[in-house]
Amino acid sequence: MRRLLIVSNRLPTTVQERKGELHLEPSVGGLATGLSSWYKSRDSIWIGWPGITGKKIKREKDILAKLLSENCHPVSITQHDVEAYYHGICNRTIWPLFHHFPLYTEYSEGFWQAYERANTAFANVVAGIAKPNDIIWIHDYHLMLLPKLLRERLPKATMGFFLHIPFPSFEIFRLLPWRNQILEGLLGADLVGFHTYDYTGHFLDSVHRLLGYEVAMGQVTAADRVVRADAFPMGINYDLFSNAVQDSKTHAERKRFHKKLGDCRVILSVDRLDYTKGIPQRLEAFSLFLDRNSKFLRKVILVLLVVPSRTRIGHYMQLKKQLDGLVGEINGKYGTIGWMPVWYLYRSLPFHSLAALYSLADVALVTPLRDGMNLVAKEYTATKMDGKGVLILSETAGAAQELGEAIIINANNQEEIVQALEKALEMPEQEQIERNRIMQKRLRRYDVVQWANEFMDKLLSTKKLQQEMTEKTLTFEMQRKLVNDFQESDKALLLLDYDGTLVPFAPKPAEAMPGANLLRLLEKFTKNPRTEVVLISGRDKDTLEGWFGSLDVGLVAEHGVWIKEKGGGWETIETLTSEWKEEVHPILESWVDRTPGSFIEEKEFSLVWHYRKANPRLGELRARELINNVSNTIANLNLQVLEGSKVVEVKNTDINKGRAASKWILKDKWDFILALGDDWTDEDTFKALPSTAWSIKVGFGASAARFSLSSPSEATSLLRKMVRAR
Ligand code: ADQ
Repeated sequence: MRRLLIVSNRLPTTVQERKGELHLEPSVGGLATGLSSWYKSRDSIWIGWPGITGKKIKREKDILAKLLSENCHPVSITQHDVEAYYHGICNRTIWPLFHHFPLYTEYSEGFWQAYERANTAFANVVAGIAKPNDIIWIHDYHLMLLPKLLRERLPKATMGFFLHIPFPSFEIFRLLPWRNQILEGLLGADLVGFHTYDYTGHFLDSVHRLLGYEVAMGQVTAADRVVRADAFPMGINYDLFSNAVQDSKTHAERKRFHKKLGDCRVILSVDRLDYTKGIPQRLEAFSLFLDRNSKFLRKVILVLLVVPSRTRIGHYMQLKKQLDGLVGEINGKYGTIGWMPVWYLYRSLPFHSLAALYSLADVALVTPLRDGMNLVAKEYTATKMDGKGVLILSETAGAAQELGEAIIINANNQEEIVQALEKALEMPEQEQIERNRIMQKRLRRYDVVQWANEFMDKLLSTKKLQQEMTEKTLTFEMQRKLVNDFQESDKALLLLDYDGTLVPFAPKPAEAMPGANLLRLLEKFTKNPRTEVVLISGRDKDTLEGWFGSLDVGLVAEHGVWIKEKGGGWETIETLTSEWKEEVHPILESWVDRTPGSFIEEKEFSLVWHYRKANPRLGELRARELINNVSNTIANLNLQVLEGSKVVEVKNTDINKGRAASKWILKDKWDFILALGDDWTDEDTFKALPSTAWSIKVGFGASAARFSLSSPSEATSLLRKMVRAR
């Protein structure tokens, strides 16, 4: 089995400082407890911040040795950076924004720089440990730059990333000043995982709209590689929780709680103190419930378990005050001697106490305003060995997508929460059991180990896909052979597409004009009488003439409508008509009106609707509609509708680049032919070539070309090597 490196902000073991002495303690949180047995069962190393500064750890050598003996490798972060990185950008910027709290979000360049430094510190440690065959699995929002930083150092690494919090919708994510860096950072991984399909969709949407990368079926075609994104709803260590119920320690705790709670029905609420968890709204709803249901007075208790968290941040301090006030209000208003409606615990509890509370609670009230997953809902369900107990769960927790048998509520709708509490407390036992059994079956099967295994399987299959896609890559060795063939040839023909092949796409077609370097490169080829260069483009002839007219090259415009031989004038391959344009133009105009950012390009014998600058989703939808509409209109004309890279083009049938290429191929006895192209229109050129020719697709994807290169810059660098050799 390949070695695994897990990288997360915190190690599963935390170093605590008490009275000047350092102690090791297990970290709390779903990832550490869930994965601890799984990661120990395989050859793996965990890399993370141990909770105190590097200086202190170095002083205490035996603590460091103990950490290393548990396969935990600490990352050292200075006290200053802990402030701006962990307490700053992580908890004051990314956390609120990603949970859809833009008004709580602080934007600070200083925070961002600390984020970059901390991610670099992690990259240094991981790169120092990683071996070529390792699998690297990075976790959570603290380390979103790390995949890219590592990819730069370990280009071949197998690397996955999992985000434990929600990924926000595009409209929210775009508010972040460093949004593109974060997306590029994440795309350094091979697989990016999220808890739900919705978060995956939000991420892909942002990648498409902000970086302009093609996205299809969860696959991103980034600059030089394919990256996958998918949903993997995190499970819990099911057996740990279900077995805990039988444990004597849990029994003892249960007894202790029973004494305190008497015969009251128990509603349980468990969270870290956080504004995303909707705790005040929950208390208000509970208050309303008591107001409406006098029959439950002295009969129910809300156990409000709140774990202290981020206590130095203003919003958390205010929230704490608000909770204290609300609990006091409710207890003051409804409480009697001997009965307090809210039993408020502000602390972390040992595992068996938590398990005891889960198992005795009649109802779990889990109503976050927004939550990546929420493991409490799953843990509660797992402890219900006899099947009795009701889960009330907010629809905005990732867990709601798997736990549909719970009573699902909108956390902002107090009426709904009140009704849910009434329903839960009156639900027949049989129904409770039926609902829980279905959820338990799912949670037992898709537990945390299954979750991790599925992520690993998908990561490895992504790597395989990447390998298949790069099999055609024109290696340096093959490039040498190509250059050599070219050098030795007597008559060489170069058939070169322009946009997307020699230059990258620009937002507007006119902006993609050739630079001086490219023109010089082409000119150098023309100086050699044994080489003929032909630019085969979809552009109109006037543009090509303007850009390349002064060079001694052949030109093909409008995908083969117009041809110009070296030193000759423009000619058409056959007589074509253009009256049809009067009928089609108004249709395209109405599409421009309804699709902001799109426009029409008119060529002599074709019309093109461009939507590269439109909203990508709208553009794609409108393109589909346009193709249907125009196809009907031109049914009996000698025309075709073709879809290109962010364009829909209407032109005469039988005209294609392959026909134009054939004209040149048949013209002479070439002993070297090279064709370079990037999109579907170039496929006709590739197909027209003799089998001995060198055909190269620029970019990924299926193609009739024999080889591929990843980008226009790689294509021009190959041409440069060729020109130097001649
Ligand atoms: P958290 O925000 O920490 O995690 P959650 O998923 O609910 O939220 O996990 C909390 C964990 O802490 C649970 O395992 C629970 O048992 C434990 N816990 C809660 N109260 C406790 C107490 N009083 N004493 C001791 N332990 C307590 C982030 C995301 C979540 C996502 C997880 C996992 O915010 O949305 O579900 O990661 O991906």
